[in-house]
Amino acid sequence: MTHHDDGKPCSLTRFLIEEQRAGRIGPDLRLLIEVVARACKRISIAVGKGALGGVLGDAGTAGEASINVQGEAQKKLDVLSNEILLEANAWGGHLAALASEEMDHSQPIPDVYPRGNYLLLFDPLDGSSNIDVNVSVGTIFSVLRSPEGVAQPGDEHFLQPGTAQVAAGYCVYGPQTTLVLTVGHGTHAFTLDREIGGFILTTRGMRIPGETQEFAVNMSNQRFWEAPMQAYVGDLLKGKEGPRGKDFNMRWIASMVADVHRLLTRGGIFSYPLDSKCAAKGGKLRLMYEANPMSFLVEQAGGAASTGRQRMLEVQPTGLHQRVPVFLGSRAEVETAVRYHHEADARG
Ligand code: P6P
Repeated sequence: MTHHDDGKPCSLTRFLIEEQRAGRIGPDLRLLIEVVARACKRISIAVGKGALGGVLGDAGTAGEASINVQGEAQKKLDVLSNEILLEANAWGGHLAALASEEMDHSQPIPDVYPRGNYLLLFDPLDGSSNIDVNVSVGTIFSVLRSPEGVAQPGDEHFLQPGTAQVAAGYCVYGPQTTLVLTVGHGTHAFTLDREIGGFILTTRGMRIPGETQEFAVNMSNQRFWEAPMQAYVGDLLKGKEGPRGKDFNMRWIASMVADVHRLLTRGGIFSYPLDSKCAAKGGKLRLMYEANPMSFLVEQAGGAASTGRQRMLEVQPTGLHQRVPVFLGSRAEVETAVRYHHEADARG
């Protein structure tokens, strides 16, 4: 438990008030984060009910799956989580528009409500293929400023590089429900106290160890990877007899939120590289509401994040649902993986 100097537990509300008092966030951004956190509590309750809540399985009518813009079958909880976030953010006056993995296009805040100066992007329930088998899933969100003088922002106004984010976070629905947040001054973890229904600061200033012996990748794609990825992972697997001189462990939960939470907690490298199956789409994971928020959190915790060839946060987006290859986690290990790509490219 992280206590303030007065020895009392620090709630998310108090943390945000103190960030505002320190001039690091304004009142509207504080409200935005509180609203998203409250929506995550509702999602956590729905996820936790599982079969008892009638929310498992695929969305859509009998025999007719509901397919989202990603071409993926939506789970009932994908749709419900999206609706919870839309409803929670509609009326507060802190947002100009929002965008979701589950929606083809961004949505301006309805005219009946006041509009604010922020854009919110989210993956309402990432890892949803794990829901029906009771494995951790999560919500990922990213906050950008709405461009000056734009009354009704459209998709094109969201296409800002990751360095433009003013806040980012995720909420992992696992044995604990934990919100991990950055507003550009460190990465901090808040655990949901279900008895009071509030998030309590449990780690101020998460730090990712620079070195690691743990990697996260879906090995079943190995034969489809580019040569530098084959070489990089091949050397990891050679262990201490190989060029890396140490043995590595592997984890793959197939929920980015859970895999990233692990590496934020104990170090590691997470990768979803290009492979010949997804190369035409640019990769598997989405830039705007998966890679960018996670990269912001990881960098603020002392880690690194790259496409394998470019710092993730400097990628200039070209599409709301753009996909990218992802390497993020322990700084020295990410730099090593990037070096394999640079050296392969240099050889041509
Ligand atoms: P695969 C979940 O669908 C997701 O978007 C990420 O959360 C996760 O890291 C990845 O895809 C898993 O992909 O191909 O291993 O199922």
